[in-house]
Order: sequence, then C-alpha cells, then structure tokens
Amino acid sequence: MFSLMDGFLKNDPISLQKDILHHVEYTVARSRFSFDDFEAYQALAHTVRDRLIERWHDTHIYFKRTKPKRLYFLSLEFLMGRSLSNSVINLGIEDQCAEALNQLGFEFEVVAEQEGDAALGNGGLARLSACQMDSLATLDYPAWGYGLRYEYGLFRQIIVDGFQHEKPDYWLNFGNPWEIERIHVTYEVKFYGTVEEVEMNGEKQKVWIPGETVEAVAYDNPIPGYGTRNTINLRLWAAKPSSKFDLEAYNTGDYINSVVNRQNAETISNVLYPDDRSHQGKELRLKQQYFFVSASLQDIMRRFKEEHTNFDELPEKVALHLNDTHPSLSIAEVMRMLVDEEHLGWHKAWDIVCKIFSFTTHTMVTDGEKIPVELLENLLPRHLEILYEINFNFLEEMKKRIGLDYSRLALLSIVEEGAMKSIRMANLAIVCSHTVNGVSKLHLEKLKTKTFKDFYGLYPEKFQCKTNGVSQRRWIVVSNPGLRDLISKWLGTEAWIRDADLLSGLRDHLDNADFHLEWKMVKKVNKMRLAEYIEAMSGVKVSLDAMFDVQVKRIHEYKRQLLNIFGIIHRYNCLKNMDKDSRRKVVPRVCIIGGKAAPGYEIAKKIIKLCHAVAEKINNDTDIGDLLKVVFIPDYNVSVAELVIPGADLSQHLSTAGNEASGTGNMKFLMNGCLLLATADGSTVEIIEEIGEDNLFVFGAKVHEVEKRRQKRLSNLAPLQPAKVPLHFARVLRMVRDGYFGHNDYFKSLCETVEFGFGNDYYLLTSDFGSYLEAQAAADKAFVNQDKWTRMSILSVAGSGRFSSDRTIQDYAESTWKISPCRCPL
Ligand code: 26Y
Repeated sequence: MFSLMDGFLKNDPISLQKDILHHVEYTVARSRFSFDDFEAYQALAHTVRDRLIERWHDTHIYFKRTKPKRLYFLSLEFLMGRSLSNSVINLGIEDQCAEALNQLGFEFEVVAEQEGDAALGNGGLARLSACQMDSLATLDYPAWGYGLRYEYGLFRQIIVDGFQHEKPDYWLNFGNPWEIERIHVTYEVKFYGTVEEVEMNGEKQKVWIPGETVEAVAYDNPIPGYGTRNTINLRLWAAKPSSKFDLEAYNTGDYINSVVNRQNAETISNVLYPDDRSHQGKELRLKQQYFFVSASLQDIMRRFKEEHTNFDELPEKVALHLNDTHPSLSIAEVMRMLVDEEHLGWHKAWDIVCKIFSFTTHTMVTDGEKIPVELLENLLPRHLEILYEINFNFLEEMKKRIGLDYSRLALLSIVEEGAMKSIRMANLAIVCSHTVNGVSKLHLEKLKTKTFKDFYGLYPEKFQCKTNGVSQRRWIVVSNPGLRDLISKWLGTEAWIRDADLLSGLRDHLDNADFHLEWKMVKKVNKMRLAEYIEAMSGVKVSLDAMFDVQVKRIHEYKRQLLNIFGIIHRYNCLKNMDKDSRRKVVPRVCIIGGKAAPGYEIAKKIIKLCHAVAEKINNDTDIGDLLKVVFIPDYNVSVAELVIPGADLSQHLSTAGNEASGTGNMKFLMNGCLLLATADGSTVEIIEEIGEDNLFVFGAKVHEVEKRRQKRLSNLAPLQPAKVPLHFARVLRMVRDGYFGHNDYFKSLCETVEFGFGNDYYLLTSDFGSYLEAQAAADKAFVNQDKWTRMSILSVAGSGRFSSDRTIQDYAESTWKISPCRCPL
C-alpha cells in the first residue's frame, strides 16, 4: 500500500530530471523530446514549486500546532524580482538542478534568465520588503507577508531618442509558476454606502450599510528560508467582481451595466501607483489601500478566531506591522471590526489596537501621506467616523497633558483642517502604534528633532532605530556566485550565508597575495559580464581596464544624478584640455547611470535625456576614446541590478545630506566589494562608522551644514549681487544651458533648478561640487594603486555583515514584534 511518507519529493538529479520532464509534458504541454529554454524554465520552476509547497505545508501545519505569536507584515509593495535562483539556493538544490538540466542539454544560468521580474513595487521600500521576507523565513519567524497582486507592476522604461517612455508591465502574460491561486480563500470587501444607528440589546450601535461589494481572492507565494525547512507565505490579493453584486444587477434587469461593473471591480488591484509626488488624494489609490487592508485583516482575524475565543489575547498572538503609512487604514478597520462586528466597547478595543501595531516610516519628508476627508466620507463613511472619534479622544487626552495650546494641538491632530480637510496618515500611525521606527540612525534623529518632534516629546519611548539591511542570499549568493565561492573558500565555511557577521573573517587574509589575485579575478569576470550587457543594450564597447563607475537608483533631484552628470562633463572638459602626456596618467572611466523617473516628474525625465545627450557627445568624440564612456542602462530593475552591482568598481550615492532616509543600494554595492563615493547621508553614515572613512570616498555638506548653506545661499541672493558659483561649475552649467549637448532650450528648466533667482539650488549642487570633484580625484588615485584598492574592496565586504537584513529582522523580532523563532522540524 502507498504510505503517506512516500509522498515526499526527492532532490537528487535523477528525480529532479524526472519531474522536469513530467512538467514539460503535463504542465507546459510540450513534447519531452523538443522544448526550448523558456519551456525548460517553466518546467523547472514547477518542479521547484512542488518542493516549496511541501515545505510550505509542513511549516504551516507546524505553526498551527505550536500556535506562536505571528507577525503580519503589511506592505503595498514587494519587489521580489526573479524567484528561480533564489528558491533553488534556499532549498539547497542548485547543483542538483544544474546537473539535471545539463543532462537534458540545458544550462542553468540560461534557463534562469528566461524568468521575468515580479516588480510589484517602486524602489527602496519595496525591495526592502522582499529582503525582509527572505530574512523572516531564514530566521524561522512565524510571519506572513500581505500585499496586492497588481496585474501591472512598475512600468517598463524604454528609451526612445534619449527620452523615457513608459510601457505597461503586464507581467502575468506568460503565467506565474511561483503563485498558488486560492479560489476558496476569498473575502468580500465593501465600499460606499451609509452609516445607520440601530438598537441592539438595548444599546445604540452604528452599522455600516455598504453600497458596493468586491471580492478579494488570495494568491499565495511561498518564501523559502535558507538552511531551514521553514517556508513562509506572501499572500497577495486580487480583486474580482463579487457574485452577490451580479445578482442585484440581474434582479433589476440591468445586464450590460452589471458586466461593466464587474470590470470596474477588477481595476482595483490592476495597477501599482508609481511613487509620484502628485499621488495624493486619488480615489482609486484609496480604494486599493482599503481593499488590501480589509482582505488582509479578515484573513488575520479568521485565523485568530479559529484558535482563540477572547480578543484580550490578540496582543499576545498577533503583531501587525505597517510598512510606511500606506496600510494605516488598518487601524480604523481593526477598530471597526472589534467595535461594530465583535461588539467590544470602544475603550477596550482601543486598548487592544494600541498594543498590536508597529510602524516604520521610510521618508524624510515632513509632508506625508494624506487622505482628503471628502473622499473618505464617500468611500468609507464608517471609517471616517471612527477616525474622528480616535482623533477626538486623542486630542482630549492631549489637552490634559499639554493644556489648551491650540497651535500645538493642531500640529498633533490626525485631522488637518484647511481648504482641503484631510487625514494625516502618519499622525494616525504614530498615535496608535506602540513603536515608530526610523530606517537609519540619522533618519531616527530627524524624526525626533524635526519631522515628528512634537510626537517625540510626548512619546519618546516609541521611537526606535532599525537600520535597514539587505539579504546576502540575494545580493551575494544569487547575484555574485564567483564571490560566494571565493568567500566560502577563504572563510572555510558557508555559514556566513546565514550569519553575515562571519564576513569579518575576511580581514584575516587582507594581506594575502593569492587572496588578492582571486579577488581581482572575480571582479574582472563580473565586469566582463556587465561589459557584454552594456554592448548588447547600447552598442557601446567598454574597456575592462577602465573603472566601472555606477549610479543606479530611482531618478530624483535629491539623489543628485545631475551632480554626477555635471562631474562627467567636467571630466570631459579636463580631458579635452590635456596634453598627451597627462592623458596617459588618466584613469579611464565607464560612467554608468540607470534608473526610472516617475511618469509625471518632468525634471527627472530631463535628467535622463541629459544623460543620453552627454553620452552621445562624449562617446562619439574619437579624441577621447576609452578614457571616458557614458552609458545609460535602461529599465533598471532587480534582475538588472543583480548584473550591474557585482560588476561595479565604484558606486555613487549622492543625496544631499538629510534627504535619504536610509538607502539600501549602498549596502548591496558594499557586499559586492564595490567602493562607495557618497555623502554622509542615511545609512552611509553607519557604513562609514563600520568600515572607516579611509575605505570609501566621502564628500559634501554634512547634515548640520546643509541648513546653514541653504541660508547662506539665500542671503547671496541680495539684489544685484551675483551669487558666488565656482568657475568650473558655472562653465558646465553654461554648456548644458546653451546647447553644447544639443536640444536648444530643452535643458533650460533643468539648469534653473540649480540657478540663483530660479530654483535656488535647493539640493546644493553648487556648494558640494568642489568636494565632489575632490572625492572623484581621490577615487582615481586609489584605483591606480590596485593593491590598495583591493584592500579597500575586501574591507568593504568584511564590514558589510551589519547591513544584512537578518540583523534588522532579528532586532525587529526581539524589540518590536516580540516574536520568537518557530522552526519546523526536518
Ligand atoms: C505612491 C506613494 C504613496 C509612494 C509609494 C512608494 C510613496 C513612496 C514610496 C516609496 C518610498 C521609498 O522607497 N522610500 C525609500 O525606502 C527605503 C527603504 O527604507 C530607504 O532606504 C530609502 O531611503 C527611501 O527613499
């Protein structure tokens, strides 16, 4: 007879091969005698998925049995990228898979490249969520991620004639083997309607009579841990028309409208909002947020109620984490569920709610997310009442604490009065969360002293620092296999893949010549791979002897890609003025820039165009040759990052100090032995602390100097008194403005952002330019001495352990969520 234990899938190459062929035939429906790389990818993905499902089941059965306190990580964005390599590495079956494929005539790397990116997020915050899920699984925490299953992820960037165009990213076109559709896990999500007061057991009770119902369907994405059987779940919701809704329309005989309305329902989870400064106050965005919050909380409460009868236990069993303000409607929703549906008294419910939420903010901006009251009143009338009541109680309490200081009370209020009355989501999140986290020390400092100064005065104990981190599994093991092997060889262990602090052991070999040689070789191979990619994408041939200098991130004025481009133009001017002898001493550079601009962000789009215009001029100047090349890498995303970061010698992180909450790109480059050229901003300050100022190139105004310089710059604006601008800066600016790189006046408005009397150079390019060039010169000098450079590179990796997301997650688990590991037995 068949035993239940016989069911487990085997991981030897033969068994894997058998399963791959099975999936070729029965899942992909191709002949096992003829299938291509993409079909091989699909078959392998399904083979791996089967194994993920087994572990996923075991993990959940184990969690159910042991009933630990669970963390629910609520985020509207997850940038997962590709899953195949990550999964086989975390399952520990990479060699077996490679061998199985090999015997079938396929190469693992080629097959893995067939996979498209899951890009359900914008940038830093979203990729951080993905790294944190990886760490939660690896460290055996009983956690669930919740998000939205957008049908269109972040737009694809294509470049036509140097201009960015946005194309929809319909990523599900070729199917998604990594998700499991749960047609039976659905919840109704309600919108609109009215609030009525009814008598219930002799007491007045509010009830919400909604006007529209949409169904949320769960799609589960298993997240395997490394070196553990634990496989946790990322549950993403898709909107589907509710069957109830149909009935009503049928009854009134309005068939056509019912079908149209069905389509409307599906638009809710259709598209990811680009991180745009004009995003506020859109009804669809609010609908998305509530759709997400309502479905997730119904799911969480159902699970809780299966195991418990008393809501007093909620804080001991459930931790809800708000990833930025985007899911903060959760607070009003939990109150509504407890008060209206579970009939708890208001104060009891509030007491519970204040014990379960924690909040992380990811921005330095004071003016955070706001929801216009008008929108809420229409879409979620009951929630608006609840928010008013939360605010009323909060302000009453504050009056007792601080007296009738109305200007202070107005700043603290969750409701912002004014022309457009609105709900301040950050204030709501702070009032209700037991912990408010910043994402770097510097960020926390700004939260305490500026952004949320008034709240800090009231609740100092709530404010905590959780410096971001990234997963060494994704950012070394997956993306840089050569470095992985080298590190493991010299440390004599792979244990660093679970414990990044062990990377510090590389310092023991700092002066070993063989180690240096192998280290340089790994970089060279990665540069080769990147050079091939560059040539394929842009037709530009680059020399491997040049320093690969990279700035890849979302395009924003505060991130100062413009400073980089101005530096490149300055370098070009210098080269043009040099004699042959001096040119021989110049370190050749390949300047690589990549990143997406939000579709409505004109200045950011002009920066992209300028980059192309400058590249066109310089790359075609035969007088310059390999001494300087400029390349824009289109459609920067997670899988492009996996190729670019390992191949970089130098990476630039140029935000004006005080603007980047943390930054995580810097950590990825650090882990890959790439030296940083950076301002003392966000988490870079802590990188400097860790590896020492001598091992990177720091420049620019420090945070405490920025305000002074801004003041000084404004005082320079006295009438008729020309502002002081360094000559070389003025020259570069003039070249761009006056059309040296073509396009007549097109760059005028871009130049004006740094000109006095116009944009007034808010981000201080003018005053940082000199020290930026000095840092660049220092980098050139260090590169000439390859021994020194290699030492700095080794020390970067050796000091990167502190920037592992494992460290961040462990800290959150212990001090914020109060959850413990729950390791599923093998
Ligand atoms: C649509 C809208 C509400 C919105 C969507 C996404 C607004 C903002 C965002 C994303 C913000 C973000 O990515 N912030 C970055 O978070 C990283 C992780 O903490 C930080 O390292 C980085 O400094 C910060 O800019």
